[in-house]
Amino acid sequence: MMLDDIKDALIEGNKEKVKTCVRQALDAGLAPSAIINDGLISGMQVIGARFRNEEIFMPEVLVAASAMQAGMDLVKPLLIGDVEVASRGTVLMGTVKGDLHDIGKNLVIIMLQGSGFNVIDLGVDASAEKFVEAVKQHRPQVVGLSALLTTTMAQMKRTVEALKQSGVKVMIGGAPITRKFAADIGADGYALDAVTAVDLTRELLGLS
Ligand code: B12
Repeated sequence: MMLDDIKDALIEGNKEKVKTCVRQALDAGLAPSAIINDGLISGMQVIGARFRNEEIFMPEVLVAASAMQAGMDLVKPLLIGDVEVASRGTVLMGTVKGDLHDIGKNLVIIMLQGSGFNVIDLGVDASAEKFVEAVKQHRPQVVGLSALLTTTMAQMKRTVEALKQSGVKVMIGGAPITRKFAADIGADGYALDAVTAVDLTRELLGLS
């Protein structure tokens, strides 16, 4: 099956094969969201599990991440559509200070853009001060913070506190994050993945 081919190519870290398989799946009319969720993301989950079990190491993870990005680059334009016309609000997204993981954040961004939100990307390693400045400048309705390291979760707390006065809604996510942690640090919401992040954004904005 085509989605399994994408997944396997990603696990192999074969960038060219990922691109070929993604193109084939698109030509066959498969939904971009299925290609992302059941092809690229499920492949990355296998990589994550193998890394945890020490079956593979950082270099292999990086190769897979780069193959994933190449696949995403092909699917992304198709998800986005006419963002300008559809814009439902602005979301500011970033990975917190000290943390360089951005694959998950980028997926959330793509899904938000695909759902008609305007997104400003602060990138990785973004300090609380940087978030506060960007909120002043861009006036988003929602801010999304991403963290993949247990050691950078404390930065989320700092950032949520720094943003308190601005009145903006803050949602958080990333592998180590839980609903309880979000409640404990006073964030307005938590979502497990990029798909539910879009639902959460709608909810925070009082849409649908
Ligand atoms: C890829 C990866 C890397 C890549 C990152 C490449 C990149 N450009 O992002 C590289 C090789 C650079 C890397 C580096 C490191 N990593 Co790393 N990495 C991973 C790995 C294997 C996968 C992460 C990933 O991309 N997952 C796929 C995405 C799609 O999932 P996700 O990020 O969880 O995002 C989803 C949700 O969480 C959610 N989400 C994410 N953000 C947000 C935000 C909001 C607002 C919302 C609502 C939702 C949301 O939606 C996303 C899509 O569904 C994980 C293992 C794992 N299983 O998580 C380790 C892992 C996160 N890394 C780890 C470590 C230790 C490191 C290093 C410290 C290693 C080292 N010794 O150098 C460095 C740290 C560098 C730094 N300062 O950040 C540990 C963290 C341990 C811990 N408990 O803190 C993990 C868990 C691996 C492990 N088991 O040891 N890493």
